Formats: sequence, C-alpha cells, structure tokens
Amino acid sequence: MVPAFTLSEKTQHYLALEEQYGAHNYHPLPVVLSRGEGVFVWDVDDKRYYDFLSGYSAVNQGHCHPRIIATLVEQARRLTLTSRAFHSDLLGEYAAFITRFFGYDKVLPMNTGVEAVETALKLCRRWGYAVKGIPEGKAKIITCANNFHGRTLNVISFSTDPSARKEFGPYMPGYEVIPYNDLPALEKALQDPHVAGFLVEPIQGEAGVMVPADGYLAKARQYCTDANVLFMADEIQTGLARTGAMLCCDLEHVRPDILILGKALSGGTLPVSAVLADDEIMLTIKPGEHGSTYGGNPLACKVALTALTVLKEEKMAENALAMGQLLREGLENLQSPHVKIVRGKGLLNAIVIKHANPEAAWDLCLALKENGLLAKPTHGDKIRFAPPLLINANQIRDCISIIGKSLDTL
Ligand code: IF1
Repeated sequence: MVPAFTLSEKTQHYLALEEQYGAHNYHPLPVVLSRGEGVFVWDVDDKRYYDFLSGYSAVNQGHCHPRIIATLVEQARRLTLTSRAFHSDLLGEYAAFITRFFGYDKVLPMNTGVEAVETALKLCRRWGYAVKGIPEGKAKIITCANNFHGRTLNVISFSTDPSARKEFGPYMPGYEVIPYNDLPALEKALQDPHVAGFLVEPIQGEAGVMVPADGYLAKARQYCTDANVLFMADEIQTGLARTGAMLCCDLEHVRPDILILGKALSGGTLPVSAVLADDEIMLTIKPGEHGSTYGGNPLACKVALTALTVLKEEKMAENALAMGQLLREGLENLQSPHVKIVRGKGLLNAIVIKHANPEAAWDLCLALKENGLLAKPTHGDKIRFAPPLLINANQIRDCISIIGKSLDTL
C-alpha cells in the first residue's frame, strides 16, 4: 500500500475552492501547481516535480519556454485580436510559414484541438460532395474504436468510450467505427462509395499509447488513395516532435490529405490549432462558410511561429527519439513485477500495470508524486509517460530511479 500522506494546508485550501466552485468534470491528482520551467513544475509549497504529462503533450517545448514567452509578451503588447473581419500583419506570414513547414497548400487556423477536428470533418464532407460527387447528406467518415478526438457532441458521436459518450445523445449520423490497427476492416469499409474520409490517430494516446503495427499507417494511406477517400491524421497529441519525428506520420513516410494539429502548436501558452490541406480540399469551403472569433488571431500566429521554430532549431524530435529509447530501456531494465508492458514512440510512452489492486495505477501515481514525478493513469491500468521534449539523459535516468522506487511501494 502507498504510505498515507497528508496534504499541506495550502494544497487543501486550493482543492477546497475548486471543489466548492468548480464543475466536477475532472478527477486530478491531489497536487496544486503554481510554477513551471522546462521539464519541471513546482507546487504551492515549492516542491519540485518532473512533469511526465506535459499538459497532454501541449508543453512539448518545456514549460514557459523563454523564446515562446518572450514572443507572447511582446505581441500581447502590440495586437492580440483583429477578428477575421480585417486582415492582420501576422496571419499571412504565419500561413506561409506553417504551410511550407509541413508541405501543404493552405492552412485553416482554429483554437482548440477539437475545433480543428470538427473543421477537418466539415472539410472532408464538403470535399465528398463537391469533388468526389457523393450524394448530398450521404457522406460517411470511418473512424477507429477507442479513439479520442475531443469532446464536442459531433466528435463523441463516434467515440466508443462510454464515459465520453453516454447520456449525451442524440448523436450525429454519418460515422462508421472500425477496429484500430485492422487493415482488412478498413479495406472492407472503404468499399462503400459514400465514404469521404478516414480519421485516425497515428498512435492512440488516450487509449493508452496504442502503437499500431509497423506499416499500418502506410497501408491505410494507400487503401484510402485507391478508394479516393481522404486520409485524415489527428496529430494533435502525436505531432510536433512528440514521437521522435516532426509528425508521427513521418515515421512511415505517410502524407495525410488533411493534417490536424493543436496542443504544442503554441508551446502550452494558449489554444492554437490548425488544419492543413491542399487547394482541392481547402478551397471547397467558401468565404463565410466556416470560422471562429479567435481563429488565426495575431497573438496565436506569432506564438505558433516561435513554437514551431523552437521545435526545429532545438532539434526536439531528435532528442525525443533518443530520450524515448533511453526511457523505455530503463523502464524495461527495472524488471518490475508490476509492469506488464512498456510501449511508445519517441517521448509518447506508457506502462501497463499488472497488480491485483485495481487502484494500483492511481496508487503508483500518488507514490510518484511523493517522489517528485507527476503522471496520471489513463483507462485504469495504463500510465502515460510523456515529459517535455527537452529532457536530457541525466534527467531520464533520475526519473527511471524515481519510477523504480515508486513501483516498489506497490
Ligand atoms: C480532456 C484525453 C489526451 C487529443 C487528440 C483531439 C483532442 C485531444 C488526439 C482534442 C485532446 C486532451 C483533452 C483532455 C485530456 C487530453 C487527452 F485524455 F482527453 F484523451 F491527451 F489523451 N485529438 N486531448 O488527445 O483537443 O479540444 O482538448 O484541445 O478532454 O480531458 P482539445
């Protein structure tokens, strides 16, 4: 059993405020953070932790990256929002930069990840009608079981997770769910001429860092090409150097028809997301047919420019590749009887806990917290280990010893 621990007065004070006045739509670990820098965060009692969640991969560049913060502060003093009723001196510059960065004709800027997913789904349906010639209202989009693409009513319509979906009906039609990492199932589903797109996470993060078989993405891409169906990659969590390449799709040399980005696109400073596609797809949406108050605001454009530049100039994908291998080797070498599987790519990793106690993963996260490392279970027995991408080898070794020590308390 994890040794009982007491929460400080300060911590209890903040927890009580949230409990009283905040919606109860989360169950966070009992820790109250007040400062972040690089791979570290500090709680209200000034205790330091390694952040092994990175804001669910929104803080790939590290907490409060100095170059990103400097850009944020400087632009915040100049111009933050024009709305799209007028042009700004940053949207064009940002659009040129990000489309060249990823190799697409155009970008549609949004804010949260799920807004970018919704935008991709609208583009896909519109392309299905305007270009593929699917009868109006008949477009179908294929998605994968155990997906996580956000929490809007449309997106949870194709969720298979009861906790994300139940009692929010009625649901949006036009989606078919197939098993993840199952090429025969995809091949069969693509035979329907009304299919406009296939939406997939290159690695399923929330499902517990489910890495598909080698070649799955490349084959799925080929099947979609052959069936004249859009391959849409949700790289909101796997993208932006997290998995050891700028995009997880890069690891298999796959080019999505629609690329969806979010989270670390702003380095964890404010919600910035983006949809990238070529003209045949992007220009099916005409002026006034889609948008958002904050989409493409000058502050977001400037911050995203720096966030992307930092990833490349500081070689964070290369570091994620090397540090990820070091982390997985170290976790396997612990040979803990409580770790069933270690899996992941780059610095998107997870362990699967094996223990009689169904609360073991949660208890382990409490022990990790006591020992100075923050992580959180996903779907019961899996714990995601995803530190900021600038972590170094000594810090990885330090974290492996913290994880080993914490596992011994189970
Ligand atoms: C929560 C999960 C992770 C995402 C992918 C779209 C979105 C997400 C692949 C939507 C967002 C966040 C949402 C947050 C916790 C976190 C999460 F546990 F929910 F599933 F990372 F795995 N596509 N994921 O991972 O982006 O609208 O949130 O900006 O809702 O609890 P968003």
